[in-house]
Amino acid sequence: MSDISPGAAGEAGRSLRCGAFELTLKRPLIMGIVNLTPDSFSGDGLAASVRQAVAYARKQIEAGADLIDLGAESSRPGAAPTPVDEELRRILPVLDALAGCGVPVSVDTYKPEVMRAVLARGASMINDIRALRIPGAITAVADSDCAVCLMHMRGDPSNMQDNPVYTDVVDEVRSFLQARVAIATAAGIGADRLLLDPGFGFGKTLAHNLELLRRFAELPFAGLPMLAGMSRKSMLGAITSRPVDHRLAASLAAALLAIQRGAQVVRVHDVAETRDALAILAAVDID
Ligand code: YH5
Repeated sequence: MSDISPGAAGEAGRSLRCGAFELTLKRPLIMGIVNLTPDSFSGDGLAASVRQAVAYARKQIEAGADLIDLGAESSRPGAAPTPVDEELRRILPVLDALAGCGVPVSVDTYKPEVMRAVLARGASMINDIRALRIPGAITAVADSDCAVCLMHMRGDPSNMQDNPVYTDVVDEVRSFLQARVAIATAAGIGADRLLLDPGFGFGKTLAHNLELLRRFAELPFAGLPMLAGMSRKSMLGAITSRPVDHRLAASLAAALLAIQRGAQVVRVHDVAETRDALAILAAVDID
């Protein structure tokens, strides 16, 4: 079997172990983004922002999100890191309120202390933009049965957009992910818990992002599922000249293209609209 065949993903596992959940990979899944950074809320205090975030997450679930991704630290180029206690202060009340919401809750964090705390409080997935590279991250997730999303990032948010250079971006991203999978599985994290992500926008130029999307089908290996996160990102703004609030159409196009090239999960802000776009794809692509 050629390990770069578009059909490679999905041949091994048809589901993803995700804490108490088992997510099917027989159809594309929608991960709904719930942003818990302070600039996402009205500024009426913590209790109000928790209420707003929980209501927003419930709306995403009603609109058809297969899972929810809570993120409390900005990963914008140049953004300052959020202290652990502040990150937990933003995440834990929302996580608690979403217990029993019916879908797995993922937490977007690279900090081992945050991982341990959220896993003890019911998170089903760790979405790590640093792919478990911070010391202690591997052991923080190894003893649980959570899913783990391993994402590629060149550099870190403080320097990642400073002239990133690749010989072959697809080969380099794929090799990085392969090395991270080898380390994770050697530490006892079952392959059925892993989701991989090329990290659109993280240390990549527009040309790199486009090449990753164009050749997305070459990324999967060992049957592991792939996630694509392009929703509202600058790469879409660069093509359309639209500001961040006017990138819905571009985001839907990008999500559909990634799924057609083998992505099993799309991470999006606009769940209801993505659901409709996927319904058209499913109606045409009956297997
Ligand atoms: C991702 O791709 N991205 S946070 C800038 C935007 C819009 C959105 C300028 N966490 C990913 O979503 N986790 C983030 O407009 C992620 N994959 C995974 N696994 C950045 C983000 C964004 C940035």
